[in-house]
Amino acid sequence: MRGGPDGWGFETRSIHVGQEPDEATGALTVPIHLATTFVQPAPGEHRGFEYSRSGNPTRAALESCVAGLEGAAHGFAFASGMAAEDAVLRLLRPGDHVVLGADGYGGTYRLIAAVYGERGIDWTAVDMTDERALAAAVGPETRQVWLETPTNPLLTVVDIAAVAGVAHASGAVVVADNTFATPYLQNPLALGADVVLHSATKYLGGHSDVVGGFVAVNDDDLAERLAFVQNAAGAVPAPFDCYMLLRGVKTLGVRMDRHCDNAEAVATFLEGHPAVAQVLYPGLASHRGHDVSVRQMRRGGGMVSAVVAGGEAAAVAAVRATRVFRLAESLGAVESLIEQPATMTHLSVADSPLAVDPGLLRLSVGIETVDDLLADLDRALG
Ligand code: P1T
Repeated sequence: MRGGPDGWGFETRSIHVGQEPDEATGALTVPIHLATTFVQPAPGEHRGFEYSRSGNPTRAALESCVAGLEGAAHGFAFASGMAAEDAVLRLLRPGDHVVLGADGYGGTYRLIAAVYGERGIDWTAVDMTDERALAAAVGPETRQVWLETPTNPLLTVVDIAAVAGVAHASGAVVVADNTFATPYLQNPLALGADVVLHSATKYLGGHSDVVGGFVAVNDDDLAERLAFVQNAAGAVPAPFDCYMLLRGVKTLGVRMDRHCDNAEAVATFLEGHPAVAQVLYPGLASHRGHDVSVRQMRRGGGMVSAVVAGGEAAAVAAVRATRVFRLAESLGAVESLIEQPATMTHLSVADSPLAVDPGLLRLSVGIETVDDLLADLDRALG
């Protein structure tokens, strides 16, 4: 192999960074280190690991690898995407203020508003594409500005550099949820974000068989504070889950290419379908955020949302009728999924600024044969 991790392409980094053959045995793949504790030759002397909550070799491999994919100096793996979000929010103190997008994953809103809001953290939800509204919402107490792009479930494209400009002018940290785009399509830290966050349950794992979360940063001080929280609060993933995520990440690039191919075909098909009123896909020229997406994303991603012409009843009928697209929450895996966010993933925000249209469908376009996906949707939409 020529060069080193700094010069390697994405796929080489995803397969090799943090994954040197095991020194003791030559094992090619990273061993699942189940040990909870590590022997010390003398008190306080250890070879990098002492107790598995504080640090574990399988987790360390995953942390190096995903940090490398995000172009980050530091990476932290968590037991779920929400645990990763919680770790970042634990950096706040009562009286601090958070600005979050008025379009985003319902669980993020619930954590900020219902858990931290009840414990002295103030928050404001704004349209992150409206720079004036954002500037008006950011005040002297604002410590974190949270964005998702593309958003869940409306696939709104948020200009990361523009948000960073506003947030940094007030000294706030920008937290970017990169779950939908993945590091293959978008690198928020390079665009001005300070913290990049993932539900690793989705594309990073990629096979609907592991729940996990990830946080990556460049700033050493932020990294030190996150390492403290990760160890102090202890929401760490099991070694087996870290192995599963490492295994998933190895094929992230090839999977994302096929997700994008299939999603482009699905979005184009839906745009021409009479039962569909509106298609939301960043890769379509008709999308409001298309120009920004071309600047900050490599392709449009694997998620497609659509508003059906017949409202809620038509949306429910469609999600019940598909066969290849399975009716289920979650996203980002090889299997295609379809859901109705208003009664499923976004039920927790029904009476909030994040409420969504009951006629909205969200499709996580998998990597099956594209003709089977199009035929399935055509039949289900009637
Ligand atoms: O489910 P978990 O791994 O805890 O991740 C939470 C999370 C964080 N950020 C985004 C953008 C997400 O979409 C999610 C989880 N979302 C779903 C389960 C869903 O179906 O939308």
